[in-house]
Amino acid sequence: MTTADYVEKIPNNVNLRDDRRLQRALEVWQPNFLNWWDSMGPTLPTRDVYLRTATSVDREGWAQFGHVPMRDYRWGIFLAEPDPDRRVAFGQRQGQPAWQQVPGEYRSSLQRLIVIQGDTEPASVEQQRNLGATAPSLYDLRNLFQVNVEEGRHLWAMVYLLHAYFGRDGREEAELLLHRHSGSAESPRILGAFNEETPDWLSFFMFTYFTDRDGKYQLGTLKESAFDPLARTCSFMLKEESHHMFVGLTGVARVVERTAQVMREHQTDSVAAYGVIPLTVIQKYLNFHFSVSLDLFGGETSTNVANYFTAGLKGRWAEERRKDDHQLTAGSMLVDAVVDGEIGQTEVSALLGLNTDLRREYIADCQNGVDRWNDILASAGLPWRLSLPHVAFNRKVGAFAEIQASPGGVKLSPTEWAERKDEWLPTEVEKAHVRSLMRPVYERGKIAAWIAPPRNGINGKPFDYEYVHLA
Ligand code: BYC
Ligand code: FE
Ligand code: FE
Repeated sequence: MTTADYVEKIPNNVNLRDDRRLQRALEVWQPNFLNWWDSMGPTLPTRDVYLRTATSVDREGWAQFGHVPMRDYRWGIFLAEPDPDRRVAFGQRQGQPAWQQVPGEYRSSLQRLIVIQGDTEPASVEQQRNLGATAPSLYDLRNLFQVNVEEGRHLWAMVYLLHAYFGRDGREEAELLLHRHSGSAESPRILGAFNEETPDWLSFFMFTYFTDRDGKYQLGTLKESAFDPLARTCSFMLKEESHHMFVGLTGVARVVERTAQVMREHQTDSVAAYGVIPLTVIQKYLNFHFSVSLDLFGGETSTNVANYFTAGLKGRWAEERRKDDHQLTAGSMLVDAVVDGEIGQTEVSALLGLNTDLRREYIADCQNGVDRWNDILASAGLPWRLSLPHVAFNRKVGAFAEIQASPGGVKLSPTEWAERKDEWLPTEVEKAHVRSLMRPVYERGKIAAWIAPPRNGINGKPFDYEYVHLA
């Protein structure tokens, strides 16, 4: 077990001290990162926050809780323990030893995957930077900041790989990761969803439920990578990621619970006047965040993904548990497509359909949360149910980017879409209403009126614990 080297400026379990050049390069990048955090990170001034910090990857070390000033959070480099006998699990190099270095022929593809992954992490921090000003409770505020510092650490994870394995190009890309900004006109973030706004807490919960979950699935495929340092870093990132999705799952659940209470109390669906978020609006937010997150999977068919798989760069979800040849040179599959102008399916080679394969795993997982939310409605005795929209709804990437469809999967003409889209996506008026509910509650043990309190606190602490000390 390598323990974190806390005496050094950059906590790590990669023996950074033995590689002076790399250490110096990262020490040059570090102040740039802190400048970015100061100028693009959380805007609410705080003294300290009750945070989980990783000091090593073992059972005791990966989740150390304590109050820390956020700027002094120990952003570090932690890779899951190496398996010296690890072998490539799929593709044309299946069975060969995993790579400890980047093969020249895959250098640009791997760099690109790492840059895309790395770009999303700081992007989400930028999107969420103003939410502290309207936190519904100290508990929620703490969770927001936990997610933010960990996304910062995920950026560190990708920057480490760029610096350690991709030479000068890698160092330049690492700088660009701090240079692009979410929503910027001149240098936006790479993927669409990361240039959208996260202006209110319902958006934040939907984002951590649906968009962080894309992170889970993409990291799951990179965890299978033949490039072992990438596999090991993603493996550890996934461990931190589950809390982000927990924040989303329980956040939406608590909004639904509160709305359901008020609906029962007043025997009406029109609850906006009572200071909570109507179910119709929750459904519209869900429609938006789910469809935008589907875009993150790329096209339904993709030669990029076929090449990544064949080369061993990016595997499938749960690759090792799948019972096939892990080559996919022969198989075929049905993918969603526009066929003769209609929404349908078409058969393609299994390799070309890998983005669809991953997206299906993702959608099934998304449905679990929707079921949990619906259980809350059912227990409240309400007939309403939330649902995931059809894959063709509101898409900007892939087969359905050129057409319009309803959440039920009915193809629409551009005029019908323009006339009806306000039934399915949040309108300016609805967004303004949600924003109007966002007033900060910073008193210990208190909570905003539009959301139910959580069942449990963090790390065994009660809900009314002082999770954050404001400045
Ligand atoms: N926006 O061949 P295709 C996370 C481009 S989230 C803009 O179908 P491919 C997190 C594409 O690059 C996880 N452009 O794409 C969550 C390609 O360009 P070229 C992030 C897009 O490569 C919350 C062209 O369109 N990690 O960690 O099969 C908080 C054709 O597309 C988009 C990763 O994504 C888009 N949405 O799949 C914090 C993993 N989609 O080649 C963090 C790394 C596609 O024609 N990335 N394009 O120039 C990948 O594995 C793949 O690049 C993608 C796309 C899955 C993104
Ligand atoms: Fe992340
Ligand atoms: Fe995350």
